[in-house]
Amino acid sequence: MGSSESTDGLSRRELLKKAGFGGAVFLGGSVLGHTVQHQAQAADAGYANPGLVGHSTVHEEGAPGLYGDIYSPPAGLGPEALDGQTFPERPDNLPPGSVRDIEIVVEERLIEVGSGAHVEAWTYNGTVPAPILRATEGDILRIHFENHTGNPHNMHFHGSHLPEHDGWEPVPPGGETTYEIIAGPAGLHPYHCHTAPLADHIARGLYGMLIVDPPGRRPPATEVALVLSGFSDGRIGRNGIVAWNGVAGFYHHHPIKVPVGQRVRLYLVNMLEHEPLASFHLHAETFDVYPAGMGERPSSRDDTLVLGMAQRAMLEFTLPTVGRYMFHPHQHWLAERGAMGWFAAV
Ligand SMILES: [Cu+2]
Repeated sequence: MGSSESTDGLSRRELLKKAGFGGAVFLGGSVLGHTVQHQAQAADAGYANPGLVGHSTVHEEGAPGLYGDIYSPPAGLGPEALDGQTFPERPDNLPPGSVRDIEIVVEERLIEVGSGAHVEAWTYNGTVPAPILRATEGDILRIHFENHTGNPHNMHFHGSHLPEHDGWEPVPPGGETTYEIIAGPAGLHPYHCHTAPLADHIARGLYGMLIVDPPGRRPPATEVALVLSGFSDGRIGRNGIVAWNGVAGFYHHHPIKVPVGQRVRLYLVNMLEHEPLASFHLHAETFDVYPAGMGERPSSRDDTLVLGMAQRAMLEFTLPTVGRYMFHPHQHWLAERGAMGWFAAV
């Protein structure tokens, strides 16, 4: 269960229930004729999506002019649909140095990354981003890797490990291998496919995050994970759709509920291909920055953090009053393609 379970005696489920002012109020219902109007706006702005599989609408709900509404999340996804990606499992009680066996299968999946926007994705274990991996510094990660696709792939970790387990060598279709790395240093490390052409393999969905906890654990907090990524709109080298945790517009429609007045720890990773820089901007509050989640003291305090490709940070902040706190990349062409979101302090 997520570490939010223990905060102030409130379980996350209770928080969700308590948060009666979720996405519905802000969305304000539908506006007649809006879909067509908004599609026209999107087309004018160059947002047409010629290459998407089965793409039918640009936008189906919400009101024109609201932020982040070029893409809505798929209608079938409820507010808790991304909880597994949003709230990392809390650290388990295995002693430091334990062996952790992890099965990773590369599969091709048709996934819906926005309302009506389907992408032929390449996935680790079926999701984009891949499942969050978590270990304690010094643990031995034994990753059993199978490639069930018709293309070569592999799995490369950031952080430190032996070079022969660096994961850059292609694993052919139908092939398998085992990577063994000692988790570390304590911090936040992305993993991703490292098969050429890399940009394609990453943009198609092969990435995730590894959280490495220090042996003494971190102080209690509500922990949240966000991976920024993009999906092609059919043009090579372009992101027509930009998403946190793989679903465009999700956190705009379904704010991330956190307890007011208590520490929030955000694990933030930028896996957005084809963009030289992305960023994370929090409205109405500032955060402590731990680059790559490393170090015992923050490097700075800020409200905007610029991240290059595969850069990441652990951010800590407290939202002092009940309300909605917007977040988004401060590259607004990214934000408006699906990467607007909200924290709801409740
Ligand atoms: Cu690959």
